[in-house]
Amino acid sequence: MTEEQRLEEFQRKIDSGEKIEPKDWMPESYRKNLIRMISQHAHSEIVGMLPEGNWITRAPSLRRKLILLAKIQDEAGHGLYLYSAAETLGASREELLENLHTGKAKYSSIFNYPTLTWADIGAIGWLVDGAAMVNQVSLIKTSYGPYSRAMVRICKEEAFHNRQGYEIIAELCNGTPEQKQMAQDALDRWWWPAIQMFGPEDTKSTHFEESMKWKIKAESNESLRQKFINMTVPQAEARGLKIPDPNLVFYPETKTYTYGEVDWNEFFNVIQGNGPMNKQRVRARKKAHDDGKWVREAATAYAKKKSKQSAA
Ligand code: BYC
Repeated sequence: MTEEQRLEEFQRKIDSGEKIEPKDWMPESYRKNLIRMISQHAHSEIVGMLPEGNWITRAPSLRRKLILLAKIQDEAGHGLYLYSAAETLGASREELLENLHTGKAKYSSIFNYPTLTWADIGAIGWLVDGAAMVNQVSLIKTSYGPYSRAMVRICKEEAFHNRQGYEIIAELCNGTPEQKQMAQDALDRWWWPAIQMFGPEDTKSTHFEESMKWKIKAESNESLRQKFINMTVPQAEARGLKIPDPNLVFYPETKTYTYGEVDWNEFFNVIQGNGPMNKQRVRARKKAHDDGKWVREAATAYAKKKSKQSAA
């Protein structure tokens, strides 16, 4: 087959909804775009453990501590599935992590904000995992088989994360006026960063065209953002919380909210490494990686010994 015929066959597979598997032929830019997106997703999962990890010792009850621990472990698991999915495309885990630690690779903008109170842990579960779930349910339809299959399990766990976050917020809203104010304050600080998580407007999304053509993404940034807003505003209202956007208007015919202008300058500043917590997050991640060196070395030595024994 010529290169052109291969490309046509590839596009036919994508258009007919077949999944692309690791050993299938694929255009180099499909491979590169996927490695970029899957590894950024993996990085987001493990960096996302940091702001929540800070609250394990301060969780207000044993039940909350257990739930938070389980959630954070889930995030590590998500990172593992995703790094493994990226490895099926020929990327090496060492190189991917090196890119994260040197600032060459991005991770989700949302994790560059501080967690100031316990209500922020509720807001992360409710808003951040909620946004992640809207995005990832759509990614189940991605054309790359290993990524799509990882999304199925991740989405099930995200649904639990989302509910536990909303439960924290609901409980604070049923508490004292000070507790309700804590929930409102967390919503005020996390709302716009959560809206920005979906990425820039479609006209400014550099990967939009290619990712849609090859069904790497099943829906555009704008359409997912709108779904999230439509889903989340009624949840806030049900708890007597006010979304910090004076331009929210509900249109009953389309069951859709219009919303105010997003501060894209803030977003681009954060993803360029200048958010309030970028430096601390990368430093903490690098330290965790360095501290875990002996574990990786021991695991590799054990695996080598085992494979020698089974070869003998
Ligand atoms: N943050 O062309 P675009 C979670 C970058 S974590 C940082 O539209 P794309 C959780 C983008 O990379 C959930 N950077 O990009 C974990 C590109 O720059 P490069 C994480 C962003 O890829 C723990 C440039 O802007 N979820 O669940 O088509 C605890 C232009 O953008 C962001 C995923 O990663 C951002 N928010 O679309 C709790 C889902 N947005 O790479 C929860 C998978 C954009 O050219 N990823 N950029 O230098 C995606 O669906 C897509 O990558 C995005 C962006 C929608 C995020």
